Amino acid sequence: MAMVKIPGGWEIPEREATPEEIFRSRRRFLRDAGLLALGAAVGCSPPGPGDDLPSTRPAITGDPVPPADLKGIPQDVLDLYPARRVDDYVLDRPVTDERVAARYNNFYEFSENKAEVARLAGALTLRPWTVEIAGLVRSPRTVDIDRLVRTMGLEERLYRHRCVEAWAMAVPWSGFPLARLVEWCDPLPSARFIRFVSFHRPYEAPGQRQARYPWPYYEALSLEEAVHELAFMATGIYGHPLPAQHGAPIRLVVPWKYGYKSIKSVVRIEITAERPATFWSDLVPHEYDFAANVNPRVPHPRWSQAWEKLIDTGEEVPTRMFNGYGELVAGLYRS
Ligand SMILES: Nc1nc2c(c(=O)[nH]1)N[C@H]1C(S)=C(S)[C@@H](COP(=O)(O)O)O[C@H]1N2
Ligand SMILES: [Mo]
Repeated sequence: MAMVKIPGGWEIPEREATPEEIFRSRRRFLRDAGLLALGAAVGCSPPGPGDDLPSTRPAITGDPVPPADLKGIPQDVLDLYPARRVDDYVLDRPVTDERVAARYNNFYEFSENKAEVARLAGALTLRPWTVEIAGLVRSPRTVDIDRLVRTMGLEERLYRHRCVEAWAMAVPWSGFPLARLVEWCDPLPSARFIRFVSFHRPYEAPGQRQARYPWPYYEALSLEEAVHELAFMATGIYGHPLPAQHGAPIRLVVPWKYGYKSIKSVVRIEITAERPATFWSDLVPHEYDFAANVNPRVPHPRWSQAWEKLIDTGEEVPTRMFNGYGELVAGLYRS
């Protein structure tokens, strides 16, 4: 892949969240043809991660977002929030209104309808929660999430997020670099990839009672991508622990890739020698590739990727190569 220089992309300081703006009604795009195409690909008609861009922006109510379910989180872990913000990662756009981000979620385990994920994800039991570390590591182990957080420490970073469906947000994540976790795992010399698996609890997650998806959700990165400074494990958002709908208690965040790589609610991390299969690539290989690097010049088979829509204001802005992180990640893809 060509190296991309985005001059000045990192010098623009963060602005404050925009005031609520006037609603602009928007044409509906990506619809029927899309559903048909995916149906043909998988033999039935599930929506892909890209089928329901709203014609209207999500409603912003006056209610504050209810605090994340804190039951069972030890006080010394709660005390880590809000984490100190690391200033290396600045945004070129306002932080997304939290009330919108928390009500507009892709989490197919709960629903294909973004607006009802938050309510349904409340059924996910968040403690006790362990993360299993397996595969090509010197000491495989299973670690309690709160012990892991204390071991890794927390920092806050402002990242853009770009879904393959052409919507985007910008949020403060709390968490730690994935590189720190990889180092702690102590991979063997044969290690080349890292694989992540989400929980599998059909009794809590209605979407997992649908047989058309190969549950549990699974994703992967090359080890080189995993130890890149931008790859992040998030346990919090907006200065507090993650609410379930954002992938509590721990999720991956890979800001230069389409959102489907950023797997939520991880229970298992495995180091492998071969490239692992991934959930959306298995379902619809010609639409969702393994790399999933944000690229405005490569359209999705069913829609353009040249523009993206900010979920709180409805504003449409040009998509940037590698989601604006081109200078930082170019080294990964130079060949
Ligand atoms: N386990 C799991 N992880 C997931 C998904 C999912 O359906 N299940 N959806 C992905 C997609 S397509 C996106 S865009 C982001 C959305 O994250 P957010 O709801 O916190 O904005 O989560 C990703 N991680
Ligand atoms: Mo997405």
